[in-house]
Amino acid sequence: MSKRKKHDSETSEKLTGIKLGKAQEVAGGLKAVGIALKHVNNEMPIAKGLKVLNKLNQKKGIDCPGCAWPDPDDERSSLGEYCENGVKAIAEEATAKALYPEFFKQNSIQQLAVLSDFEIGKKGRIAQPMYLKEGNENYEEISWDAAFSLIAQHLNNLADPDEAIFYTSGRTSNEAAFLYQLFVREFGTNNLPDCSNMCHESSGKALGQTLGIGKGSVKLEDFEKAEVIMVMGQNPGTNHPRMLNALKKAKRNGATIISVNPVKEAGLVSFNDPQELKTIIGGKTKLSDYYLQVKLNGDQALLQIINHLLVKQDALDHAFIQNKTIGFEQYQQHISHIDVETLLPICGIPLSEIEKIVALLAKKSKIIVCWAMGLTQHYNAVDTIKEVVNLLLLKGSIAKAGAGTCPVRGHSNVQGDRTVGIVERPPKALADNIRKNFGFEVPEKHGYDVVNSIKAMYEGKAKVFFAMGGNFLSATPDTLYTAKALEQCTLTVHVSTKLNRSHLVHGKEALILPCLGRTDQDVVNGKDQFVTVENSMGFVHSSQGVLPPFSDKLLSEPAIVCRLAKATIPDSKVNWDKYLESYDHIRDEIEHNIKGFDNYNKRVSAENGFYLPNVARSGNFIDGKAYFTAAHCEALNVNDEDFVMMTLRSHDQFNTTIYGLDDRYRGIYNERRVILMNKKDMQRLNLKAQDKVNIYNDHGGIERLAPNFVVVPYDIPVGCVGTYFPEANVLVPIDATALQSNTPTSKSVIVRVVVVEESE
Ligand SMILES: Nc1nc2c(c(=O)[nH]1)N[C@H]1C(S)=C(S)[C@@H](COP(=O)(O)OP(=O)(O)OC[C@H]3O[C@@H](n4cnc5c(=O)[nH]c(N)nc54)[C@H](O)[C@@H]3O)O[C@H]1N2
Ligand SMILES: Nc1nc2c(c(=O)[nH]1)N[C@H]1C(S)=C(S)[C@@H](COP(=O)(O)OP(=O)(O)OC[C@H]3O[C@@H](n4cnc5c(=O)[nH]c(N)nc54)[C@H](O)[C@@H]3O)O[C@H]1N2
Ligand code: SF4
Ligand SMILES: [Mo]
Repeated sequence: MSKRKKHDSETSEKLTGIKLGKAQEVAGGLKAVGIALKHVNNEMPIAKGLKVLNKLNQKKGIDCPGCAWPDPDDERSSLGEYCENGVKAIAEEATAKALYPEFFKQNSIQQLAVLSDFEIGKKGRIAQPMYLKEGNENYEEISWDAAFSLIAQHLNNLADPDEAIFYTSGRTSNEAAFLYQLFVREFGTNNLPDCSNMCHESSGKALGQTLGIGKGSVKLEDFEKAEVIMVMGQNPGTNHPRMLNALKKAKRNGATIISVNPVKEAGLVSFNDPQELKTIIGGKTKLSDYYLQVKLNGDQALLQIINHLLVKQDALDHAFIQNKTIGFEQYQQHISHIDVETLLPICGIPLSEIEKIVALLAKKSKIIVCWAMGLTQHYNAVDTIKEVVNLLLLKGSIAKAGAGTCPVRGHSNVQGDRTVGIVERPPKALADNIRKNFGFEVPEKHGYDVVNSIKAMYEGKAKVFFAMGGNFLSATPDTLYTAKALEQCTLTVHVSTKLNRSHLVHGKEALILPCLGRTDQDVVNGKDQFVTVENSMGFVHSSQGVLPPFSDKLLSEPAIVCRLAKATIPDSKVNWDKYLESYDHIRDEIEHNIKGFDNYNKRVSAENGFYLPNVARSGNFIDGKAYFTAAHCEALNVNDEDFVMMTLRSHDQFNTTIYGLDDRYRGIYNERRVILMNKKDMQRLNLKAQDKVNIYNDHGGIERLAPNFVVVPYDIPVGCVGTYFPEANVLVPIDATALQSNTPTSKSVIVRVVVVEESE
């Protein structure tokens, strides 16, 4: 068996001193407020923090750079329309700490690489463009002009435009993203991987094929009208905290909430709204009426059993099925004949429990299903999500008030980036419009997604890597493989706000281009600019920063794209100077090239914003019909001694940005290198709480090692374990991906757990 060789950065694998408390059942409360303000206080003067918070998620204000959960359409709370983690996101971005050239002179790449992600992130905002010369150990300052000509030179020296890769993370605005894909396509490639490839790609695939649109169908107001809300594979208390307000309202209106999750997540059990007076006296709302602690990757089996029983009981909306769907007969045949007995151990939920859920669903038709990474990051993710669609179609629970699909998006503008063209398979309508409006051909060949980009760099087929935001090295699977892939490049470039590990594992030459963040004021020609974003429910609205930029050497993302395009394509068909004058001009182009943005400038400048058209919401689907799909469900192939591991988020992080070392709701403090394990499994392996273990994955005959993890006894199904992302990404195999979506299977990594002897 070959081994993935360790990278230098692995000295960042030190332990920080775990303290264990009790896992909590209630999310929110006044403690959340106190902790949030402490984060602000640690990073900046409190007056500066309040200036941002007063505008956060208010109409015409700053869109929270955290998750993509929507703001209410009507009135916004004057107490603050944000959550603890929104405040942490602001504190992280608007920090008063900044990195000037002296910092990079004093700290070599080697010295920075031994720090943990937490320590690297806390260093501060990057204040000027930085360049790493081939063979050098330290980044040094470079002018913007020199940086753009260097990139242009590298790009134009490539034998083929397909040797360049242009990644996008999901914080980039509609304006920057539209210009970016326009530049990349005029340059001649569709190599536009994005964080979505690792995130909701499986949802996009499943929903696109069955309902005609790869986005969710519900609006926030539907939560108030729903009779049943299922929350599957999602931890809203940490990752979409204001969703708990929506669940609370739903509950008070009589909805029943069913959570499907291997672990009991605090927010799903109960919520204590920090904005309600009764919080002060300790009032909480119980949220989940049913909590199914499914085995990892057991959702497809669970949904199939539910749908089997609904069909058997004929608890179906026949009129809807008849008028609005295709494929029911075949599906009915298939689902009637599944073998419930083989599926039960896959999901791990007793039949009696499932029957209670079916009895409830049988009587209801206003059903919303919400989901996130617990469904999308598995081998069979697309089929699982299609089974969610089957359930909703059987019940006629779509395109009606109080019912529908709710894939809860992660990054604050990941959905908008896709809408305006960040996708490696160019939509035909966009290619046609670009030809018509700009006079160049979009290449037909599909580009690389994230996993294929990494492979292409590893194999030397791609040589220049450019990232618009994100932390590619830490976010992607198989960290050591990806590190090697990036190191093979002739040039790696990152447009970033803050320092991260991707700046330290680099190509022969490397650049860091510092940009304005959401909170920063963006003034062009003396006029304040705003950008626009799309939330998880397809609503487009503005976001305008308020803080004067801390350095005069930052550029906005749209300006970076325009200047890069001008340097790279001297005879460009696009008038980039026009967009540098006013972002209104960029929105005009989006309106002319992407469907649904009519009167964009006018509508987004009006008080609020607008919803994009949505065929799943209107019931138009695919030429008027939605599709049932039948799929076979199989158990994962796992040896008795091995475990299925999920890599998940703690309460103190935003993806690879680590806010702190605590995971308060899970009762884990001051340590991130933890493995959550059932007590029975601990007994089997003769492990005690806080023992140290090494975790291995052997996929494809390659040994991958994540050393030095601390065992935490946890209420998790037998045979399943949990670790945090990105510490455990080293174990996620590059070629273990979901069928159809090619999303890394970060929630079902097969691992071996080996105790570390004290003498080691
Ligand atoms: N504070 C904060 N907010 C965030 C983020 C962040 O890192 N921090 N990240 C943002 C991004 S990009 C995203 S995509 C979202 C992610 O939001 P989530 O998807 O909520 O994030 P994860 O931590 O990956 O949690 C997955 C949840 O699914 C459960 N789970 C894992 N495997 C399975 C399974 O097989 N079946 C079921 N039913 N459940 C399973 C886990 O126990 C966990 O509760 O959050 C966004 N918001
Ligand atoms: N094992 C495992 N791996 C996963 C996941 C998992 O659950 N498990 N989740 C996956 C998911 S859902 C996602 S979305 C990806 C996330 O992957 P990415 O989006 O690539 O990662 P982030 O950690 O969100 O990126 C953080 C960096 O973005 C930069 N940044 C922040 N704000 C801005 C800005 O306004 N502009 C610019 N230009 N840069 C900015 C900062 O420098 C910061 O260091 O990770 C994926 N990886
Ligand atoms: S729920 Fe998400 S978008 Fe809303 S304030 Fe919290 S982190 Fe920000
Ligand atoms: Mo995500």
